Amino acid sequence: MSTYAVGDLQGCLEPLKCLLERVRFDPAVDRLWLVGDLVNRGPQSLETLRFLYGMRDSLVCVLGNHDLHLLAAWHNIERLKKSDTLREILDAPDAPELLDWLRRQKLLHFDEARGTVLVHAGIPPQWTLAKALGHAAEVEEVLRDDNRFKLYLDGMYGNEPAKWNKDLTGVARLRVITNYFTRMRFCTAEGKLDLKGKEGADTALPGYKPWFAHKDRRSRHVKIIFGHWAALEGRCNAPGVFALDTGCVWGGAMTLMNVDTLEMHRCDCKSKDTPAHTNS
Ligand SMILES: [Mn+2]
Repeated sequence: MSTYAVGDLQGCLEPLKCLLERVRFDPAVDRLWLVGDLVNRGPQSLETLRFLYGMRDSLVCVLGNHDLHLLAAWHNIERLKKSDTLREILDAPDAPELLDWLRRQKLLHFDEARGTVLVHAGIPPQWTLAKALGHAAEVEEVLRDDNRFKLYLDGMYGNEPAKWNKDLTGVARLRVITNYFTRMRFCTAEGKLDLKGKEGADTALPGYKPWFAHKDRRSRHVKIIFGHWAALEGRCNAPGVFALDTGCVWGGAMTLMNVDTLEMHRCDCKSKDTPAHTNS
């Protein structure tokens, strides 16, 4: 019985299969945590989603920005961009089943026994774990609500407000919560977001840092597993914070971590025929 976490899949199914074979993953007893961005940009978004749905009882999944984008496209709220590779999902006969399952996933998962959080982008420095869980639940509840989720997806896009304020209400409130959990990279100690910077940890604007680098970050006492930030290349200098997006879809590698032993495994993403290196 082992628990693993895997970085952003983005429709790359072969490297995922490579990793599951590597650790002899058994869906009957093992568990797989997904940091989100299951689909988009990669070659097999539909097949990836079907594969995961087939093993849904063995998964813990948090949503990423690409997953939310897919849900918005499905409900004609947002058009697909040229670089999106989601059309095959929207046209699939089983799309309703797959996307209804996706809509019921979380933004934040906390495993109390392990003292470990799973989230796509991160937790803003000014929030305790308890606050973060409460705000994630606000969005999760709306997403699951048949009468309210379209309104949420419709108001989800945008970079403002850049900073949390407890008096925010309605879609603006849900938008900033969503941006923290699914899009954040750089922010100030007070949680003001810079959503434009996408490069490495050393490229922050003055006054900004990677969200995990603020020394008084209030969630620093729990372990955090996250994805989303390929430019980190899996490197994160904060103790107990694990960056799993190693840029598979950009020709890098896909990373799988044993949540208990912290052992890392990687499969190369350049070609499905390329033999993977061991534990690197
Ligand atoms: Mn992402």
